[in-house]
Amino acid sequence: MSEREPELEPEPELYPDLEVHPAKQWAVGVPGILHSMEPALTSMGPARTARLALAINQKNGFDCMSCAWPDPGHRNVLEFCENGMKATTWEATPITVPTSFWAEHSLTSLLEEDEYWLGRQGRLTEPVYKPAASDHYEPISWDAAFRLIADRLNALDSPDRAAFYTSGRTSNEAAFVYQLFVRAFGTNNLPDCSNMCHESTGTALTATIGIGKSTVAYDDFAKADLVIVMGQNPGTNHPRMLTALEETKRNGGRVVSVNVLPEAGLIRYKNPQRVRGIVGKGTAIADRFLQIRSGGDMALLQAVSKRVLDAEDAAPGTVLDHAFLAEHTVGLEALRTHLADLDEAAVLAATGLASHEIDDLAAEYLAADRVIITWAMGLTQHRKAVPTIKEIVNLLLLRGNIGKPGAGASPIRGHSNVQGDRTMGIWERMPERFLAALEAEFGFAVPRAHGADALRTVQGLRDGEIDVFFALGGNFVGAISDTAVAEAAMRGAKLTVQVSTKLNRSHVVTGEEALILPTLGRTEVDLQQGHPQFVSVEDSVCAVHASHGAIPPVAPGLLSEVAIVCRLARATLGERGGADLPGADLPWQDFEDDYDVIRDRISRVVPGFESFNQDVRRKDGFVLPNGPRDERRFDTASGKAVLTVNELEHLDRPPGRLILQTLRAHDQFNTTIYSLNDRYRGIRKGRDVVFVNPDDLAELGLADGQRVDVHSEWRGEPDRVLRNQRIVAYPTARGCAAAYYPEANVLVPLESAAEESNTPVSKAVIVRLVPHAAS
Ligand SMILES: Nc1nc2c(c(=O)[nH]1)N[C@H]1C(S)=C(S)[C@@H](COP(=O)(O)OP(=O)(O)OC[C@H]3O[C@@H](n4cnc5c(=O)[nH]c(N)nc54)[C@H](O)[C@@H]3O)O[C@H]1N2
Ligand SMILES: Nc1nc2c(c(=O)[nH]1)N[C@H]1C(S)=C(S)[C@@H](COP(=O)(O)OP(=O)(O)OC[C@H]3O[C@@H](n4cnc5c(=O)[nH]c(N)nc54)[C@H](O)[C@@H]3O)O[C@H]1N2
Ligand code: SF4
Ligand SMILES: [Mo]
Repeated sequence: MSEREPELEPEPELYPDLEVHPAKQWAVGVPGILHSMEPALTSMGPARTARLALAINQKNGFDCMSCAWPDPGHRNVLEFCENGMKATTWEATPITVPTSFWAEHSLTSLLEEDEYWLGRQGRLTEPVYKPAASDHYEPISWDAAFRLIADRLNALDSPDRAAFYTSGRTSNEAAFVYQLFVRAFGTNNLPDCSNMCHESTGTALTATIGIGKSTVAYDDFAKADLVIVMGQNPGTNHPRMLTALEETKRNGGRVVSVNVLPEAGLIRYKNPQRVRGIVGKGTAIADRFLQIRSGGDMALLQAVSKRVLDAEDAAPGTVLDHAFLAEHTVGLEALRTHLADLDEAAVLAATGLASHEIDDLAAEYLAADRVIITWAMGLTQHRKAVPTIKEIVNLLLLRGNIGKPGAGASPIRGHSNVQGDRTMGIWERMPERFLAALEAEFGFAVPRAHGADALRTVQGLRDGEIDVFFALGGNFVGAISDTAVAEAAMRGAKLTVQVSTKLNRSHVVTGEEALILPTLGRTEVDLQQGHPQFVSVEDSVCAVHASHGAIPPVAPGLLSEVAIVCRLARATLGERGGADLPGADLPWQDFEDDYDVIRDRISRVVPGFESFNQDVRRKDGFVLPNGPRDERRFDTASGKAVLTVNELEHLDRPPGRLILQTLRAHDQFNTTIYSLNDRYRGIRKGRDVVFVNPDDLAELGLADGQRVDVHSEWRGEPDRVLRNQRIVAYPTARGCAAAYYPEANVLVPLESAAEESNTPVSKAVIVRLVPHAAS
């Protein structure tokens, strides 16, 4: 940008073979499924591939471990998508990390490798330990590993000096025993991936409708007149959602996409399960596309609600659902007064849309009797995410679009069991109701002080307040914002422990001592005392079902997550809670031996699970009760749904700067990189790209193909820099750039968090692009 940019040394290109092709206009179809089978067939062979393909999302099979999109009531034979198959192959690969690996690779050398390389080393098969002052992990027995962790935990001055992270692949059963152990140990420090994901959703929905979950059932998509998809890229991240949207359309409904980018799947979809999808042109999914500016959604939603209220004023008694509003909501008058003064000029500036585009969306909304609004990270990872989601609720409530068929608020979750983990108590601030029930059932004093969430855990590690970091899955330092700060913080820990299936960055950025505990994946048969066990998960529409392993474990001696937690609990607390917890009833061995015992205890603590062991054995599992969805019951202070007043604030882009979002490529699952391609966006063999609108390039004096350093600016702190990226001219909204997560996490400042939910602001980083000094 300016002549006075500091000179940085040139840096080599990370992916010299990078290719940029035109972006695709449609998603899935035959190339998708073929593409998905290719790596499986080469690494696993046809027999193993077939066994897995026939078990994904089937009764007596395993739940796809990729995203949290629900299964339809009626299941087809091949009930999965391209990305489900990629996730399955990635986990079920027969390639393993050999024992010699640990002597051959120092941590220093592993720090040079990227996530793609680390993941390709294969499945972890034996526990390994890195002693203090050593640069190598070395094999350790399970017993010695548990004793070591227990010693370190029990030596802490306070249980709050440990933090216990969870990623959303963990099953209900493992999550329940894990939080039980952590609370019996004495802390609520239970940060999870949800803190970085749908925390804003939970915060907004709990405040307005009394439950932090979706109010729609799977079948509602087929019944909707209108589905508005906001800040979400289903073609890549929830591929089978396109099948549900196709259903909406076949029944005469309409679909609107509100997004910063024109995402391929929403334009046209070829369903591989229909002949028409294989040979035909496929279905055009989005009838309308509003290309919004980053962070403009709150303004858009307010503007649509205002148009709805204006329509009511023009024809009183005919537009709003008066009966519903009177019986079930509070706050209408305040909202009406507030929106009467809405500044249309501010709305247009915030959204980058024309007035008539907003009029058209309002007209769609008014023409529909049943409306669903879905959303994902494009809404939750902004500073104003919570009020934005509250505005979704406002708009839906005005016409009674909650608690009737074909209508509702539908956050689409990320990890396959992230929602279930929360239901099971993985949260640093579970409500009193849950904690009291836990206390009554297990007979020990459950701590009540709120624990640390994900960002506070990094701050705690950085500030010397947390010494032990334990992770049940995930890749915390890869996933959390501000990579350099997070990694330095993690190195300050005394002990870090990762329970994982495969290597990732969090294994190589360690505390003084470190352990890796390898675990079974969901594809694998889990035998305890000679009996196969199953686990359960909850999807985005609150349906709970069983998941049974389909293939033998990749190596002998792997423990399930449940077994790891139970053995650690026994080593740390002693059987039944030990001397420190007199009267406690914590039968860890029984839990480990038979997961039905865990489910029995869950059924006495968690509402909706009363006959868990019976219900979960039914073909399609069971759907949890949901007050707003089932009976328009709102568990808020007033007992009614709350229309809220939110001050409009729009993100100002300083001159010469862009607002950068960090997002997922098609061939990745969060920090797991399956390949270096992003097929729909035309990117091949590389990830070091930054997408910029051609008009912005012209204005900034930059060009497609040019190499730049991306500088992130935050409150006068020294710039955070992502080096040597290739500019890709791309039809993103004006002023809005995009780059891939997790690499771009170096740019997201740790202190940049959503109000109330404390979620990292991963979708709005103020950046400037500086030409990269050529070498
Ligand atoms: N294959 C695959 N599947 C996945 C994942 C994966 O990594 N790979 N991750 C899983 C997880 S954990 C999650 S949380 C989900 C994530 O699913 P998504 O939320 O779809 O994931 P992102 O790639 O972050 O995409 C964000 C979308 O929001 C848009 N967007 C960004 N900013 C704004 C904005 O201000 N307003 C609007 N209206 N749109 C905006 C972006 O252009 C993009 O389309 O996917 C899950 N499924
Ligand atoms: N900049 C930026 N940052 C983001 C986001 C963003 O959009 N932009 N998105 C955020 C979101 S939505 C999320 S959910 C987080 C994700 O954060 P995490 O959930 O922490 O990260 P993942 O990459 O999903 O974790 C992958 C690792 O999990 C382990 N694993 C896989 N399967 C299993 C299993 O069955 N058991 C166990 N124990 N381990 C397993 C493997 O070792 C693998 O390397 O990242 C967040 N970070
Ligand atoms: S939509 Fe999600 S859960 Fe379903 S098969 Fe695809 S990746 Fe798996
Ligand atoms: Mo997520």
